[in-house]
Amino acid sequence: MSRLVVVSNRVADPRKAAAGGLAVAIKDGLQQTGGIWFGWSGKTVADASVAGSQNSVHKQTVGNVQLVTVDLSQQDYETYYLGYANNVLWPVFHYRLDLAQFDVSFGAGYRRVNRLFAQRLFPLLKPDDIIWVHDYHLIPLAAELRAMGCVNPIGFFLHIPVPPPLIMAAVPEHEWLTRSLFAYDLVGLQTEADVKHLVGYAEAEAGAESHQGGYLRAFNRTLRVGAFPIGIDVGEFAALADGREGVDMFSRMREEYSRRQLLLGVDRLDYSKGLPQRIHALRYLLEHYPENRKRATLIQIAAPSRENLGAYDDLRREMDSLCGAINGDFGELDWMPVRYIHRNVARRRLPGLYRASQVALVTPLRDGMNLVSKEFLAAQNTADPGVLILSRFAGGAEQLGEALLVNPYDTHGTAEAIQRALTMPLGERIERHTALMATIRKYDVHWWRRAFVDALKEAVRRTA
Ligand code: ADQ
Repeated sequence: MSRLVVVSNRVADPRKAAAGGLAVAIKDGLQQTGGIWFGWSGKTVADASVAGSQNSVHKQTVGNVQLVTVDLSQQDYETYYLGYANNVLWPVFHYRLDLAQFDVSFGAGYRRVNRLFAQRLFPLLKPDDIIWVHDYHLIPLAAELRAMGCVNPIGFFLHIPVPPPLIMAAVPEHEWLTRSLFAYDLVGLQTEADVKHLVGYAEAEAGAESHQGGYLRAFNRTLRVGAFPIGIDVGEFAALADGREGVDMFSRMREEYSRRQLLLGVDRLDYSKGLPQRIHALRYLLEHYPENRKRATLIQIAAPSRENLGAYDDLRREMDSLCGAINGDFGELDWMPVRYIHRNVARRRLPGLYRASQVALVTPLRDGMNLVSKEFLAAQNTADPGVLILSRFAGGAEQLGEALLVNPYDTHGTAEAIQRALTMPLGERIERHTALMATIRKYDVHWWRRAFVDALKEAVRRTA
């Protein structure tokens, strides 16, 4: 059986509980066939001659899986990771051209690190390995591997959205990026909307020809493009909800908020997540539906993220000020509208928090999928479930039509949806939750991995 080789910017140690559903799914896939998980170690070394050299490659064997990581130089970290990945591709792919910084040194660092990854990975490959590359950090990796003579099947999964063609075309290196994509055999995206954008872009900008079954032909290569919406491990998450820390968190929250209704937001502090808009909607709710004063509280957990980038600093200040203002304007001695927590919550405790909440606010301005929405559903008590309010601009909206879908830019509409969620009768809550659970169970993270790997094999067979 072919081994699986997974490449991603960071490698999670699958033995650690904090690793999360994606790491678990990848670990399962790797363990079935044996294989390698390759990526950046997360460390930078000051001496550029050591960074990336064989001396900075770390190998660790866990059963039949090898975890292989490489250190980067400080300059590569700044240009490849902070620069091109997080200051160019992340904002542009989330439709935020205004936040992108097109600095030529970023593109050069991005190429350098992708080439370095290919150089360190190529000698470890066996002829029938199947290679699965993850996310926007590594778009040109297959092209670098092909240039070294690699003929293995290589698939790419993009966890973030694809923007409409003209936004994509604003990236100065867009032609090179597209050509690089055609070195893969399969490109997997989160949604059908993303597929439409990528196909439209490839046809318009790269003269690609579309063929039946999601195949595109350009640059003398055939590429299959398809939607593979990522899921969660529903069983694992429900089990976490019943675990000691999950139950403890649930009872503490229920006790603390016994006379209140809890709204919950759990996000990384990122401008794509629509956090300020969420606070505006809550303010509107309190102004126009005053019965919620002294009754509804929003707990907003915002995990620190990419703090060394300016846009994230600005967002932090904006959130501090919005939360301070709403609490100052509406708060009482015994009630505050928002509890804003700029910290991570331990993964084992999260399900308890989800279960204690009547409403989840998952209202990104743009999001690849958004796993918090699925985790919230999986953690609910099926006999008395909470309500999911989901942005129509989250990838998950394509699958989760029984959630209350909102446009997060529409303050009034979002506030109306919150009011509806807070007053929704039990029967309707159960009906919606049952339908949503059927979807997330069917399309869980194991389905996602199998569907992607099977489609990769099929794409290689079809184009051989
Ligand atoms: P993210 O942008 O990180 O991921 P998301 O899918 O919502 O977004 O979250 C990933 C994980 O982080 C979830 O398991 C969640 O529980 C956890 N998490 C988020 N905030 C947290 C907090 N404050 N404390 C503790 N844990 C927290 C990218 C894309 C998404 C896509 C995923 C997977 O941006 O669109 O869904 O990859 O493909």
